[in-house]
Amino acid sequence: MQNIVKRFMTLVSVVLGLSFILGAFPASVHAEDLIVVGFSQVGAESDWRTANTKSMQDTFVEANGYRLIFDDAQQKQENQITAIRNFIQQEVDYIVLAPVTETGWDTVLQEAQDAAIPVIIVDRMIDVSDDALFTAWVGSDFKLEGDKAVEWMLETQAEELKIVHLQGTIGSSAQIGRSEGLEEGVEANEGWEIIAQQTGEFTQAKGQEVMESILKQHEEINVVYAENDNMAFGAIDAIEAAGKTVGVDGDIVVISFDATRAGLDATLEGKINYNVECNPLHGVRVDALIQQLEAGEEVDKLAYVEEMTFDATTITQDDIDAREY
Ligand code: GYE
Repeated sequence: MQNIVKRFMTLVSVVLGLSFILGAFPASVHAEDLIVVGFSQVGAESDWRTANTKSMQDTFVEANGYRLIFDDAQQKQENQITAIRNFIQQEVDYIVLAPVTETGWDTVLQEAQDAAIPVIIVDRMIDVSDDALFTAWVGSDFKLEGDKAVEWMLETQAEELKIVHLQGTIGSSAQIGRSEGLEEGVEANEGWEIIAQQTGEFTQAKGQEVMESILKQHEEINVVYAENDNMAFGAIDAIEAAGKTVGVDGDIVVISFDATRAGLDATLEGKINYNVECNPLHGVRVDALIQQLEAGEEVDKLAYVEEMTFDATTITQDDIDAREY
């Protein structure tokens, strides 16, 4: 009888042991099932960037079948190159790159291609010798954004414009496109003049610092064309500190880009006259691309995001409340 009990107990422990192993097994397979994404982010220079990072981090989570390796390059290309090399070494499934500037990517992307890792570019564009070095790009038409601002200036402003041009990070697509738009506008309109042109590196602090020094050299400014909201905030602070007023009925018209929530608040307040939207919510778009690739489908090489504009004289609180970022 004792023997039977013993045998029974052994059987029970074997069954328990087996079910434990089997129970654990699907969990480990599941972990390996995750799609590993290495994302090299530019930095944290602006509200737009913060919203973009959040969009990626919210999307590439385990619940959606991903493991995200995130790297913040602090606005330095060399850091992005190091990050990409680390991703290659870790054998990630996809590399997602938000490039700081357009050029300088050929070598490292060739390394990714040699390792057979698909590269998806988000936000700014890259300029490479062979477009086969990346699988797909999703972002904004920055030249169109600049054109929209110029069109608004043509429709609403006087013919004599003395413009301060605060540029973004030199060599980034967002800077190149928005600057090109303005420069073409100035060339086509005799009364328009860029009296100062300098980079504020897309940050509020640099925007303010640059604007302070420009204000000391120029009395005649009537427009500030700031290539993002954060530089516009910095410029507004500098202008007000210098005893001048901005925006609707102010001394200096302010044009901005991004239309982040804070940017739209300043637009509703009438401090930013015109704000051209740039949509940072690329997480879901990159997810959709990866899912298509996983299913063996072809993806569009280039995908442009549709964007709106906001005028201080027509924007409403509802526009701001509807904003996701
Ligand atoms: O406009 C700016 C950010 O590349 C579109 O980068 C992006 C730009 C955005 O720092 O705020």
